[in-house]
Amino acid sequence: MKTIAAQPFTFSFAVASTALLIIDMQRDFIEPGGFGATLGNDVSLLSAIVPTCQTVLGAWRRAGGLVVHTRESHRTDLSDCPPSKRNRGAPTLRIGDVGPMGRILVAGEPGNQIIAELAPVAGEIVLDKPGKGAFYATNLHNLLQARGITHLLFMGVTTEVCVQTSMREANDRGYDSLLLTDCTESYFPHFKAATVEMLHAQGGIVGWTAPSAALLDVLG
Ligand code: C5J
Repeated sequence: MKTIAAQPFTFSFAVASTALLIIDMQRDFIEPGGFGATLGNDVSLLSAIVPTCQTVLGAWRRAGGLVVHTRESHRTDLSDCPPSKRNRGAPTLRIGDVGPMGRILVAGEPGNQIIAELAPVAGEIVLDKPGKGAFYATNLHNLLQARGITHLLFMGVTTEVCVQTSMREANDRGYDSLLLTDCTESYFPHFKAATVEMLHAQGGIVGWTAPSAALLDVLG
């Protein structure tokens, strides 16, 4: 067992029964011309965490832990994209429209790929999810159960949307989850701060939070 300094109290886990869940570190959110940018956001806020995510991913791979990458991704016919999601707001390009990196948030398009710096390697799970939560309309729970996973380490974007939703889903399914606070980001820094606080409030009502240094310390 490994124990790391975390909020609201220490988090103990075994690498063999823990997965690193990397939420939606895809070009659509992190590079100009994708979904995040069409909604009017400054995507450079998100790219700032990439080097820290790379360090954690490297250490986790060396430790032999399971890695799961998710992508927010819709079928080419958009049959898994509810009109309410496609029509929401006033983006410059909607889900399924053709942008500089191909069709926005559509499977197989260049913009839908995980950024090169965190590209999946053989043996890692890549999960396409049509919703905010990684467990919604996916087989993630079965994949984790089949591998004996009980604990999850979260990183990725955006903190208050897909990361938080996935952590809450994980909590309801019985996983102990920890968010690596410097490996997640929001287009709205105050939303990130509030999310980190609410996740570990009330005795860890959703889970734990810790900076990546706390994890790296115990991985060696
Ligand atoms: C959003 C996400 N923000 N991955 N998706 O729409 O957080």
